[in-house]
Amino acid sequence: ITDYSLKKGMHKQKSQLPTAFGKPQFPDLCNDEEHTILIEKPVTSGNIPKSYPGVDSRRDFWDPDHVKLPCSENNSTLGKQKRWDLVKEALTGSRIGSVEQLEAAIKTYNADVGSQWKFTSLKLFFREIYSATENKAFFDSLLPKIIGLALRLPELITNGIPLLKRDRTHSVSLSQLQVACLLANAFLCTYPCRNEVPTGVLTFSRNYIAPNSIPKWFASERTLSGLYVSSDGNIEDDGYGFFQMDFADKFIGGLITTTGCVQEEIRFSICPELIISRLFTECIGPNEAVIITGCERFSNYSGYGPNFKWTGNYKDPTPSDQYGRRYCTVLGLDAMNYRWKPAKQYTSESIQRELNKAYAGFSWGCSLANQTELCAVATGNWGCGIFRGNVQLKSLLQHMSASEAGRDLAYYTFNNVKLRNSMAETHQFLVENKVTIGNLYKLVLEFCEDELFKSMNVFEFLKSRIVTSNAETASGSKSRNV
Ligand code: AR6
Repeated sequence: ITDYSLKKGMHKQKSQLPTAFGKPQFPDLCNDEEHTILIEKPVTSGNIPKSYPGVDSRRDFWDPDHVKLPCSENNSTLGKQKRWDLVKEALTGSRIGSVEQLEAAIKTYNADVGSQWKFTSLKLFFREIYSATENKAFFDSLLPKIIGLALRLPELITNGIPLLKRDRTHSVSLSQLQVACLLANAFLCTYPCRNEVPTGVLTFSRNYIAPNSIPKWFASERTLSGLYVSSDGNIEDDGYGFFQMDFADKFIGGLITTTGCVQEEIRFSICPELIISRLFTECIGPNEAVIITGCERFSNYSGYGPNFKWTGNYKDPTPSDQYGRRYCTVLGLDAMNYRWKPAKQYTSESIQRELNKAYAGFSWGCSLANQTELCAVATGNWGCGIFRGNVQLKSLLQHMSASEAGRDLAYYTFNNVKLRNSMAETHQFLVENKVTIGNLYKLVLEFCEDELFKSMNVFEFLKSRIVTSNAETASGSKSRNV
């Protein structure tokens, strides 16, 4: 058995959890002061969305609130030469047939910084990983397509891309083609060479929870929502139709463009459109989350960390909404990093911080709750790998936040059978005892303040504390109320 089924309690089969499919996704594609839409509406299914505004009304922004695009009129060299002209000339002037020529071309329009760039990994890739045939195919066929796509920038991005700045909720919606073009311009793109052109739309959002909207955890009367927990499977393969957690860094994407290869970097590798969030997302604050709706998965993989390996193309079957956004919502939430000080996670500040952080993601789209059942969150050992959090405590905090936001949890323990069993048992126990989120919060603080984490885990504590308290209540003796 890989998933844990219990007859009683709120433990659920995966098929019982609500998905997002067919329901309104948040935010709606309406231009308002919290949403910038770079495509024309209405979007008709199967057609590539047109850029908005039309190319003749193109808007050029060069200010601290927008992405500075390479094709801007304001982007010029010290000698007042337009950089975009240099880019076009360097990339199309003569054929680029080797990595050295590609390097030279890139350096012509990056004269000021280019001398520091070594392109070590790229060179290694062409010399040692790509065969001679693959090298030839890249320079003959793929690179010209990447260049062609990149040079369509002024025609495809006709409005300013707002920066998703700190302490502000804002969303930006782009077509898949626009995202691909931006990636091509960043020279990060290894966009699969496919005949069909992606026609979808993505929305990148930043959600800020103002201090007065943060839940009063100690007063919450809610009880735990439904739980599905499995030691088998993972977020991206098995979280189909749910909100899917990205175990993020405060700089979204973490080490994706350098050396990282854990949950976030792997997710960004197989869904490379996510990478473009780095272009316009400032460092994520404590009460904030980054939410990306509509991304496509392009790759399969095996392994993890140093054993991670690309294993082929992935044909993404996820259906789309009326705007062409896939029903795939990725929640970028950065846990606290306890790598250097694990005991710090047992302070009331840390408990609150993690609850609020998770809530900033899980509450996204809660305003749809009246119209529709909110989809579950697919998650796992958030903050418990590189960031060294405690799995029992962190899974409980995630579930408390999800419950407060009105969402069930689909939890993948990443092969940890013991955790799966203890989560399912604790959940059932807490539900049977009708423990509210407010009470759980107070008990977790007690666990931390009394330093009980030194001798037991939070699940063991909750069980013994509640059993004792029940016994005391039954015998009429005085107790600290639960
Ligand atoms: N599905 C479910 N669970 C998973 C998956 C998956 N696909 N992949 C890993 N796990 P980690 P963190 C489990 O270390 O501690 C990055 O560089 C597995 O048990 O990626 O929050 C970011 O950019 C793993 O040990 O997350 C941040 O800088 C655990 O989830 C930093 O790491 C945690 O995965 C975040 O570290």
